[in-house]
Amino acid sequence: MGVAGPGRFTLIVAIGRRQDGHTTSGTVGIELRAGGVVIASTVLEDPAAAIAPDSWFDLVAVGSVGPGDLALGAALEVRLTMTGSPQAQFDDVRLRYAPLQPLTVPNASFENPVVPPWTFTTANNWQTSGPANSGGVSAGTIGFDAALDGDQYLFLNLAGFSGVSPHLATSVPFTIGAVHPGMYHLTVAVGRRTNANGATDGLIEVDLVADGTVIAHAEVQNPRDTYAPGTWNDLTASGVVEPGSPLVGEDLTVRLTADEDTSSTQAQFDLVRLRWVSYGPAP
Ligand SMILES: [Ca+2]
Repeated sequence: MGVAGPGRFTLIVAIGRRQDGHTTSGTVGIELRAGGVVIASTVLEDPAAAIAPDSWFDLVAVGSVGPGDLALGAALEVRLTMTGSPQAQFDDVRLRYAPLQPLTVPNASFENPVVPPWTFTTANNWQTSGPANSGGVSAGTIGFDAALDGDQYLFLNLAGFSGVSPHLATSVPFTIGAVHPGMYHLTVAVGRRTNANGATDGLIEVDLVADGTVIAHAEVQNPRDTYAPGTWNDLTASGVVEPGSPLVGEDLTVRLTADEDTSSTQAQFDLVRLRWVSYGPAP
């Protein structure tokens, strides 16, 4: 069956009810797994009552695999289960896969505008909440061997370092697009400068927001001590917008937040990746 890629999986199995009464009144279950992780599962109670005699019923389980999930890259496995007696009947196992699709985040790698080292300016397509020049693009060689991607990253200075705490960077409104029903995965690289006072010991948060509501959230506490000096570390936030949600059609916004705990610090971000897969009714 192959391995689990990032995206949505739909497992469909026909469940039978015999005409002669030999179908369990317990439960039947279907499950998709990879790497010991359950990706999708569902159970049908009492098929001897739920299904008409001498017929079949499609049982559907939907789930998804996102960046960083333990299931990613592991071999897919389908399990069919039953409880009770005397027998359960299964047929026509179908597995469908819809891959995650990238959504464009303008200036996602903070490469514009181009700045010489030790020159700072606001990143195109992003807004920051601090005073002038306390947040924006920086040459990748400051505090690192290089940016994670390209030549520049985004920095946010905190209160003890001529900035504010919390300090926010948000995508400019109406630059990413509207919310569609589905599962969203937002991945951002969080930096940890080589010098200890260049990395915050406070909180870093990554959010996907629409109309003031958080769709997906991830955070790391104390990157100064959590991450190795001079490294970039992916943080992924995942969330689902259900069909019919009032958020559908609202403006998608990426929000990066840095806070300070005890001392003069800065936060760094690079390579914002936003991916989406439809999570509506099973096809
Ligand atoms: Ca970059």
